Amino acid sequence: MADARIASQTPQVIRREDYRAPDWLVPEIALDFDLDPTATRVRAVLKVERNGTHDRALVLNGDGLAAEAVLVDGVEAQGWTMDGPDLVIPLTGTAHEIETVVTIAPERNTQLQGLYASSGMLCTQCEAEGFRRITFFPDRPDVLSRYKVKMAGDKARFPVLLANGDPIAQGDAGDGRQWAEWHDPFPKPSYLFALVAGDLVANKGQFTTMSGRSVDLGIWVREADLPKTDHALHALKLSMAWDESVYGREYDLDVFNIVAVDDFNFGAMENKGLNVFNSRYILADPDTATDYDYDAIAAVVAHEYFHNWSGNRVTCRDWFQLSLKEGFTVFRDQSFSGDQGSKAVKRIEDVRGLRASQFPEDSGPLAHPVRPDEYIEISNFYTATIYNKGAEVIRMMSTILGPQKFRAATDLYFDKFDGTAATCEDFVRCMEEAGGVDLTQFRRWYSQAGTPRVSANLTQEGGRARLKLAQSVPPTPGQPVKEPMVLPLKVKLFGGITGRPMCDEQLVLLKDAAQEIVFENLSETPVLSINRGFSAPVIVETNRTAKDLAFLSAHDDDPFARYEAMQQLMLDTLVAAVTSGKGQHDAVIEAVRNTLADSALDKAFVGEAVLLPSDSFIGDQMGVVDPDAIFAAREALRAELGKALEGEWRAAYDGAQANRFEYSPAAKGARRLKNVALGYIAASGADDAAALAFGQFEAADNMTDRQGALSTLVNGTSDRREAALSAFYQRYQGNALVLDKWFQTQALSAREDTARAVEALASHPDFTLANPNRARALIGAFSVNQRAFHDISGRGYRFVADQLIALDRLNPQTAAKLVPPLGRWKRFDAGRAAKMRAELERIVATPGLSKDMFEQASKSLD
Ligand code: 0A1
Ligand code: ZN
Repeated sequence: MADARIASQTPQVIRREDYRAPDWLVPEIALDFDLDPTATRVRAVLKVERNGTHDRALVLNGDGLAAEAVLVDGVEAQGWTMDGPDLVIPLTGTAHEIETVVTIAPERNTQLQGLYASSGMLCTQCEAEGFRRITFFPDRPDVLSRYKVKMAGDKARFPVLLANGDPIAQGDAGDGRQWAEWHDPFPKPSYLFALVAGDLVANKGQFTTMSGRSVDLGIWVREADLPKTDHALHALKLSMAWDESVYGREYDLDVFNIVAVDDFNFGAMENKGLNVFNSRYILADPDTATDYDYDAIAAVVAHEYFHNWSGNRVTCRDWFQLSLKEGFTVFRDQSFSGDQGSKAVKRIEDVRGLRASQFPEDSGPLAHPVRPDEYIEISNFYTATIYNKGAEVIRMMSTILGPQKFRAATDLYFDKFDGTAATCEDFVRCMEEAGGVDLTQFRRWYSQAGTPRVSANLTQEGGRARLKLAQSVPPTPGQPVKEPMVLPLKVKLFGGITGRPMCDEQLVLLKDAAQEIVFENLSETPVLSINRGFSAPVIVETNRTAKDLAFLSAHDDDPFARYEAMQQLMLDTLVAAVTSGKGQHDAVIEAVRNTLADSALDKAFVGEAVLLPSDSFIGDQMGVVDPDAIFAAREALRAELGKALEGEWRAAYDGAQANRFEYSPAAKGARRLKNVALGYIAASGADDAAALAFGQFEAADNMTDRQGALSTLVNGTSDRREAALSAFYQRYQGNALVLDKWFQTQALSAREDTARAVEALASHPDFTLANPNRARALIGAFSVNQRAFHDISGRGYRFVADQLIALDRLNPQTAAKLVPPLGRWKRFDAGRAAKMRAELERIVATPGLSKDMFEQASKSLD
């Protein structure tokens, strides 16, 4: 099958301002699949209607398809042509019936878009533009159709046949084959189409909706995986109930199915009534999944389920509006997860993720607004900016409106746009209308890229304090000059002596380039707590001293602000150490000691608060990133914290030992703190650290403890390292998801020889680029390992580029996602920068490069 490769021509740029309503609508489509892994025949019958008065032909998108038959109103069509990959049919009337037949080869589909084979089953992935690899169709999100799907296939190979909507009929097709028919009563865009055929079994459940309708739930997996599906099913029920109680949104079909597949480019997909998941976001049991995996499964199950309203019932007009569904749905899944355990810890995790992935994107060559203006390949825009910054934008609107008005605004949005393809502008208008606010200036969050920077200086004269705020947004590609943003900053002052709050929390809306706030009648020196709860996704610079930050880390009454103060203190200390070559660690040690001593704190919170900022986050603060100096400074502080607080770490470790595995917030928190403490004990250089880690590795009754111990050993040089790696491999051989962890843990190792080790792992018999999870586990993890990837020799860059060039031939989407670490070259010293650039140039010059890779790599050169 041909694919989206660019060959010799320069790829076309798609622009938001060029949007035009579709020329033809397709209110109904009937699909008939004759399933076969090598040759699947697809017959499509489309009812088409001319949209408005024009004489333009019907253009049906295709990608690598050859029309075997084209009929108009039942008669073989004359005059149809191909325009590149697309089928063009001139039509005379206002409504017609179009029939096409094509044959596709799922088994040869290594891109994993369209209909493809994975571990013996057939499944689809259509977002964003995969449907055109299945049949000719106006493959754009503003063409909504009612789907009827009939499929037939070999009974033994494909005993289960699933599609969107409700099952209507099934029967025997003779010759060992059977057929099934599904109808989806809700008009939907083609990107939400799905079909699955395979030898699957279901963990079945039931949910009664708020109006008393019964919904059959099914989590479909291979029989051997059935015991690992309870957590996902439970999360699905919780999500359904949560969306009813928090957003008033009820499920609308009689069945809701989820299928787990092993080969998947992203996390999961919200196809109407038939979600398809990367199996890593479904399968869990204590022996194979970490607490992180359990949490991620619940979050992704919730995310995809919530799309039923934010995405499916109300979809996107065009792909520039992607954040309309993704930003909102991430905001919804984050709120859901916060409600299941500790809101504060969830917020800390989300902000950590934003800083790790979105902030670097916003300051690099691929920076783009939450609502982009142009793209070459839309798959490249499923980014942290669209998803996570998009979620922050929704969060800020909910903060500005307050909970009641925000709910009224989302009700209005769902009511008004149900069954339609909407825009970000439509959403903001609902916020304005129901919230009674003017968001004219706030809209810049959709159009301006770059992370705003805020400086906040508090000065005191007698009983009066002045808070001077100033903001700026750095230039980004195509946007050299920025206008001021609306920044909702939650602010509070604490008495520096008594620790008492000196005012209620205030919501300051910083709208101008500079603004001043005065606090009167202060009885003691105030300490500033700002951007509490991370109320705006910005970088804040303050004139707070190490003493102020240590004070807040112990006394602030907002747990996020407490965490943030500690992080800032650590960051200031580490940046000073990197620049001066020597560290002043006392303030950090004292602050960590106090946090560990505070028995009122949740252990999960403590585990987060005492973690040092990552190498890459430290690098983000520097003019020129020096990965070796950062690594050395961070390791020195870790070692000192380990030694100075060895007794505390051991006490925390012992105190967090649980008896038997339990998946509860308290038990998870205990495991988190325990593994962080183990890391510090090892960092202290204690003689028994490797033995302690190995003991934990062997005795663990859950993957969190086993992998935590393995990571500690893998970072070190003890001979128990090899023993643990090989025991882990033996135990989990054959379990792909756990072998991913084996590869990933080694790729993330802090050891000096990691680049060499990872090169060797790429030739391991279990390594393959054909499976996206495996490729990401080794290549993706390695390229975020600041020490190893940036090895001064440049071998890390060369290795990653080689792998990406090879991966691009199989799976452009997954390859292109792994380009950004190479694109950070401008942030490094001239030697490294030149080597990174050279690899990007080599990628761009590769014959037959996909447009996915071309866009990512060529933009990264600018
Ligand atoms: N809409 C999905 C993400 C997704 C996007 C593209 C995919 O294939 C190219 C697959 C999934 C979500 O937000 O979960
Ligand atoms: Zn999504």
